[in-house]
Amino acid sequence: MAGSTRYMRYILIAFVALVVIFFISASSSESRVPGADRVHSATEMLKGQGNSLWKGASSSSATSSDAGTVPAGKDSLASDAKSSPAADAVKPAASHHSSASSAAAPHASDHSTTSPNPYSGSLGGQNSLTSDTAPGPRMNATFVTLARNSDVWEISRSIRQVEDRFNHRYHYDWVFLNDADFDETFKSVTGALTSGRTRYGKIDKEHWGFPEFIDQDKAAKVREDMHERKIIYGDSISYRHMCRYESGFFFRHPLMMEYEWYWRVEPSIELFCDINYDTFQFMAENNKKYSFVLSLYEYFETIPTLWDSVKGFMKEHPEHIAKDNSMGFLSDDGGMTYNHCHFWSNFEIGNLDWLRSDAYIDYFNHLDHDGGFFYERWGDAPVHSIAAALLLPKDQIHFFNDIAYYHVPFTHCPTGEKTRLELRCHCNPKDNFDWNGYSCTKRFYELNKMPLPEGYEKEQ
Ligand SMILES: Nc1nc2c(ncn2[C@@H]2O[C@H](COP(=O)(O)OP(=O)(O)OP(=O)(O)O)[C@@H](O)[C@H]2O)c(=O)[nH]1
Ligand SMILES: [Mg+2]
Repeated sequence: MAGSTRYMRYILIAFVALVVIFFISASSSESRVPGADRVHSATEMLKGQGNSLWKGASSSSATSSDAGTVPAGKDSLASDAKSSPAADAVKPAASHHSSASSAAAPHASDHSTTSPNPYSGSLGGQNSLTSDTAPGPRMNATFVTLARNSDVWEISRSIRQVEDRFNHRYHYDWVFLNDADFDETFKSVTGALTSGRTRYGKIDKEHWGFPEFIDQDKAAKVREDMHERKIIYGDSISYRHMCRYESGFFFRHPLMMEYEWYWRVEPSIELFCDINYDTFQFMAENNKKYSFVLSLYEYFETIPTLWDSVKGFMKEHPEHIAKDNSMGFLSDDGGMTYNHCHFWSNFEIGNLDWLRSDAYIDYFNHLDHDGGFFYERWGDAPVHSIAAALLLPKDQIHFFNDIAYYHVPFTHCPTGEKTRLELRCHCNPKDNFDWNGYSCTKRFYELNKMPLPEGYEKEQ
């Protein structure tokens, strides 16, 4: 009996072993067990299979150097632009645009091996970007963005929106400026997203650093103090260089010298409505030099002596102050004190010749020598705004109600449902900042005797 019990036990062990082997082999072969992948969470799948997944993908999608190739249509876009009077002054396209159209074909066929999503730039010689190009000449204008290499994905979001809502019909150039060299990823990603030429400029050290008249110890103490008082960017040196550069130098960069008009775009902005006309042409035809979409009160701690400096400038250069200026936007007591209202300069469409005028340069130099970019933390927004309000007649400043815009944390969503529907806007009117008590836009309307837009009361 003992022998047959042992025999039975061996059979049982062998059976259990067979069952275990069967299950192990079944679970390791997903092809034999449909849906086996469902036992993994997405995260597990990425961890476990990530390497092979991403390796496979890279052979069929753009690597950074692939993406740097020129969509075929870009060359034709550049020549489109050349036919406009505006572009006569513009040099040939930046190198990475002009060199790589030959790489477009393999690129397109790579796409077709996975799914029928054609490469926008080269399908049968038809560039989808050019299909709805607006007729007529172009202005001598460019987008301009100051950015670091690390901003590439945030600026990509902005570019995509600007292209979708406006520039896919106009193909204006885009100038990128940086205090360091732009890397290949930045150039290839931004180049692939834009429908016009992209150009990449490095900022001169003289324009991005402490001028010799600044007392470094004094500036360092200010940063320490602002850090303790928790003032945003209060301890940052680079933020100060950025504000000074945007205030006094971007429009003098050699690349920018070729243009008359600019549209400033920052990372992570949004545009919510279609823009179906040439905004640069609008500015020119209506004799506008500066424009805004959002206005608000500046944080006092960053500019305690800015107005003293402005008053010093007005005394020194009364000849630069426009007769019909917008002092009423800046001051509630005829210029004695500053009420801190300013146009939010992360969005601007403006005239570069105005910024390069003696009036603006004298203004900037005066402020710069008073040292507040480093001894305080003067922002380019109040600096530009005060200049526009004092140096320009008030009818040369334009409020673009129709350009719906977001930069963290504020939104401009056009007032009036009709406008929003006609322009296919996707902003929530409840987010509109214009009629909020912290906005200065109502003041701008009143100063310019503009009727408030219909329905504004309901959107307060
Ligand atoms: N090259 C370069 N660009 C910078 C630097 N600091 C800021 N910028 C750019 O300057 C612009 C303004 O900087 P932001 O950091 O957006 O400043 P901000 O709008 O006041 O602050 P946020 O609310 O953080 O957006 C952006 O286009 C930035 O990409 C820098 O050190 N180097
Ligand atoms: Mg910003």
